[in-house]
Amino acid sequence: MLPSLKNIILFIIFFFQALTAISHQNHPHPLDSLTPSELNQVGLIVSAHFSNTNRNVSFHYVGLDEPHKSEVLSWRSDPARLPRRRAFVMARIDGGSHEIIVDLLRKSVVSDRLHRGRGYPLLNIEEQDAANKLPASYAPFIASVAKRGLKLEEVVCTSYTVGWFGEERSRRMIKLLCYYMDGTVNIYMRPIEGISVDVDLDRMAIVGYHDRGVVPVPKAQGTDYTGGHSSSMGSHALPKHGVGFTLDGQVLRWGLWEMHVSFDIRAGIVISMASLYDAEKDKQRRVMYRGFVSELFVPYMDITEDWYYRAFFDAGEFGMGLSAVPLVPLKDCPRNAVFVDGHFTSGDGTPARTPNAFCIFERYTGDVMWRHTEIAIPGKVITEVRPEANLVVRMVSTVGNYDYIVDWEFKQTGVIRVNVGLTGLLEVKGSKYTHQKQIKEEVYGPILAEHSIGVNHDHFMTFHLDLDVDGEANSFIKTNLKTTRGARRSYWRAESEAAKTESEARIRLGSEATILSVVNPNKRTKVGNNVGYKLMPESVTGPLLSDDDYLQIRAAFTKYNVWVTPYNKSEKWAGGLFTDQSHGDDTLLTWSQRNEKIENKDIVLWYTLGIHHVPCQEDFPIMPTLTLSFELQPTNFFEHNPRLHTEKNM
Ligand SMILES: *[C@@H]1O[C@H](CO)[C@@H](O)[C@H](O)[C@H]1NC(C)=O
Ligand SMILES: *[C@@H]1O[C@H](CO)[C@@H](O)[C@H](O)[C@H]1NC(C)=O
Ligand SMILES: [Cu+2]
Repeated sequence: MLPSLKNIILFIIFFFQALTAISHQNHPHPLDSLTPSELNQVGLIVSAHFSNTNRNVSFHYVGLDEPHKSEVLSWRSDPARLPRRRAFVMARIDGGSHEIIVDLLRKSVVSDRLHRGRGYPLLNIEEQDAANKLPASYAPFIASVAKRGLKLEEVVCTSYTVGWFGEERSRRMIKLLCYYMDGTVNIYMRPIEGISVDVDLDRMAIVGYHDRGVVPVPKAQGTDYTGGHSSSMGSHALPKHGVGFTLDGQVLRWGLWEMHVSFDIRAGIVISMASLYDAEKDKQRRVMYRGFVSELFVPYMDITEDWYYRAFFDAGEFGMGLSAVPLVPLKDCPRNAVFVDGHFTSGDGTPARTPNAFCIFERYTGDVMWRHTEIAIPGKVITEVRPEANLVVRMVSTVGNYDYIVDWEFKQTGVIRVNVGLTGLLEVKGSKYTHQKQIKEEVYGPILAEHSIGVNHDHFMTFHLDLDVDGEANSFIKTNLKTTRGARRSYWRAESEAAKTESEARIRLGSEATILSVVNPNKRTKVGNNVGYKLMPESVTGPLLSDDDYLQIRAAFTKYNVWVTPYNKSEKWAGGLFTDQSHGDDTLLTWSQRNEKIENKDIVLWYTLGIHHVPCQEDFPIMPTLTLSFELQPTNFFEHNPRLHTEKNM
């Protein structure tokens, strides 16, 4: 790109960012992400509190300790009642995991609890970096590299969580996997197989090492995906449309929609208090109190010694927000996008920043919002068409090899659509085979190139969807479509029932014609229907592992596609608060087993989408984006089409 062109583009971006008033100080919102100065304060307060232990505090999670929903709602009606501002911290101190609450007004630690249960907090970036460097100065590893005839300076290692397979272990362990560059940047296509490196994270030392023998490293040839940029983008004049929305602090307003958007290192994008303006009632009506990615489970299907443990809980172990990467203007997001930074705490307690962590833009889909051509009326043809324009909030989390593009998309018709794009690099296994015909044994996935096996695996993404349709008291309705005999021989009828307890709301999708919705049983439309929102799942994938598989015990939240639980401030993470090396004793399944009443209550809907991924050659050396989606659609929420009177040119 020519420097002058680049400057013009930067200017355009700056221009549109400036257009959007970002006035955090003026209108604090109780759900605002912690600011860099608040993060800094939290680091100092916690470090000072534990200074007598004479040990370093290592920070693994710092985020807003959100006020109780009731406090947020009373602030909404009376903005003078801003709830207390607190931070929630997960830290490692003296070999223990602490849950700490910091009061930012009183500038003190108000509670500190040593976690005595299973599992560990998220890994931080600094400890992964430190661990990844260990093999380069570890004599047995240097010997293994030499034995393979590889150059040590071309080797890079990455950190992998070890999970739990029934063993008793009392240390925070990870495994390192090493890859070979030498002619490519696509390290994931060049694994150095046969070596396993166990690291004790608290001692930051290699405590276990095996070299099971030499396996050919796949070739560099054909693996590079860099270069070949298209230069056509960016050369056009100013965008035709403005940004089309306003961002007041973290409150986003667009069309009928108003919502709060925040950044969390574990969840990534958090959408709160999404509401719609109802012109007929002349008021904002509540739809969703909170929506975010609760967990992303990716188990691999190779059960051999060097691979069996590979199963990742990307939110709970690596952090969807911590893994967020800066978005590239004009490529990751269109030219009318506004970018927002993400702020978080580094391992040592100091604030850090991911620039352009998410972008917000109006998407002109080229599709039709609604239309009709009337030709039955003699002498005239009536055509009414309204084009679709949506609002998108996007983040990309690059968790090691995979890139996940998460879009929260809002439509003018009141629909919330979530798109999850999977792209990036497969995790391939080095192998002696160069052709499919040679393979006579189980290799756990297809051959993609010479010496490269694309190992079979799943992706399951679980969403926390706290719908509050016109208020907190909601019910979960299952509408079964039943084939019925009648005068014409058959027809189908819709039979609705409210789930009374949590067990009645565990649903495996795919086998029956069922419509799932959350309604407010206390609010009706003029003609008498309960106002509601329905879940339109596009993916109905469920786990294929057995219930007694250790992976499945830890990921029990994938057992059903849909669950409903009563709202509980502490129950946010489907795989448990401490997910790394968890034993599955704090999951959505264990909460649901309390089997509480959920009818006409403040409830949370959980939905898991996913795919079973059998890799193919097109996924090599980099995978074209594959998108999974679902929608939440208003159902008798409005009296009629909410965009009936939209101007023709909008
Ligand atoms: C604490 O951190 C400092 C600076 O990073 C380091 O020099 C020191 O060894 C650490 N102390 C402990 C007990 O880990
Ligand atoms: C809320 O969730 C926590 C964590 O699962 C649990 O210990 C607590 O009992 C729950 N509270 C209620 C009222 O169910
Ligand atoms: Cu995949």
